[in-house]
Amino acid sequence: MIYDIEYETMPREALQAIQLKRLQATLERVYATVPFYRDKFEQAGITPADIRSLDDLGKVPFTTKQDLRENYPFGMFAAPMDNVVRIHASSGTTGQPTVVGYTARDVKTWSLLMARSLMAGGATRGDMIHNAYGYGLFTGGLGVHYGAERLGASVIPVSGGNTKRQIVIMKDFGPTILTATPSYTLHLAEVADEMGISFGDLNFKYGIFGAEPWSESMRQEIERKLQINAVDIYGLSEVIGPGVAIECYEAKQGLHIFEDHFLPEIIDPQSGEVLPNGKTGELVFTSLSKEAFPIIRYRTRDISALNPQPCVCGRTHVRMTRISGRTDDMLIIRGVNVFPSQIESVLMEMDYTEPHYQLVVDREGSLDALTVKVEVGENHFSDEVKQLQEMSDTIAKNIKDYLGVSARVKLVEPKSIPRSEGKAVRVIDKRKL
Ligand code: DLL
Repeated sequence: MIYDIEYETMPREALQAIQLKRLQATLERVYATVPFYRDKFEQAGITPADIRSLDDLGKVPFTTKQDLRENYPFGMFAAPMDNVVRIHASSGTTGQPTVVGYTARDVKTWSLLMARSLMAGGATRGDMIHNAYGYGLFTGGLGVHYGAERLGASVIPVSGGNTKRQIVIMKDFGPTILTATPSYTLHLAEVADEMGISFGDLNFKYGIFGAEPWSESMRQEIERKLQINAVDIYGLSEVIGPGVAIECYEAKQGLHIFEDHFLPEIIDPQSGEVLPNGKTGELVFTSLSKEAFPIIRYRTRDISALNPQPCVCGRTHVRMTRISGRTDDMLIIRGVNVFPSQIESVLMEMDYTEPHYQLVVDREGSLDALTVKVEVGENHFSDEVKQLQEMSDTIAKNIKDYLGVSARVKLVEPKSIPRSEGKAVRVIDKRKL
């Protein structure tokens, strides 16, 4: 089902006309109100009037995370604080947090996009949504919450944590849709299991998971364990929060980007050159309707590709492939580039490992060393040392064969890797400590 049939199925020409109009208005807005953008445009020798077509966007300079840091906390706001009704911030695990703001109209737009997203992921008015994304400065909790209310579904604002209580609520209230990070979802499944409750006996039909990278094999694992249909939702605080793009449950083949509100580009992360559809590179977004925190050509560091092919669901909005990594989470191990998601895919193919792992990178002498810690299933942990050795050798061999990188594989006890209530920490890079 489609929430906003007119806009979500709009023919491309009409969509592009809206994009251009909104882009020009956004550029005018930031030029008039944000000194950072005015300076950038002046340095590039352009004014908003120079952008006469969507192709002209290439003339506009990029915005980076560093730019946002330098304007911390409110320097990028394009609306007076009197008109700002909400503030969120990114977690800031990689440095200073990024602070973003919303006017009342921005909150309305966001709610609309989240209502569209939830419906694309399988939710309808009649559903009850168990929302286990964290409420707070993180955009996940409140983003889903407002979208659910806009859709007319019932939302349980349970947030992350108190996991046992969550399971009791699931059992007693019978929610039909689960929203959470994929890693917390696996933890929920594990705790339910410990409490003797099977997800198969609960009422869930769909799960809408995102906020962190997860592989196709992880999806299959979640679908099997929870007996639900799992879709991928993408977004980032700087652009709006969740609700930038989502898979439709009908196809589950790429995430539709809400192009009437966000203009995507894929660039070569080294040269900054815009790449054609189908090519993999760094995602760049320009917001088209935001008031308090418009963002121009923002380099997300997320890696994806765009697919403009029509989709079986009827939506005309371009699809992005699932995020395969971030330009800054690529590990370079003795010269070989590898993304954590690639290692995840190898691990998930084994039937004796659990979907809980951590990658530890360290330096031994002048060389990088990668250790892959992965939990083995309960029924394998008691196996003989020789068998465990064979298992870890096989994983190491597969990692070498598929990814070309040598890794030390450590099979660890079930439940020994810390569980997350939000985004999982998959990589510990001791070289940076
Ligand atoms: O994670 C917004 C969100 C909340 C999305 C709930 C989906 C669901 P931030 O905390 O600002 O915002 O983190 C944004 O998380 O640049 C990606 O690197 C990563 N990310 C988000 N969704 C996905 C996804 C929220 N589906 C950063 N797959 C982004 C892979 C994702 N990575």
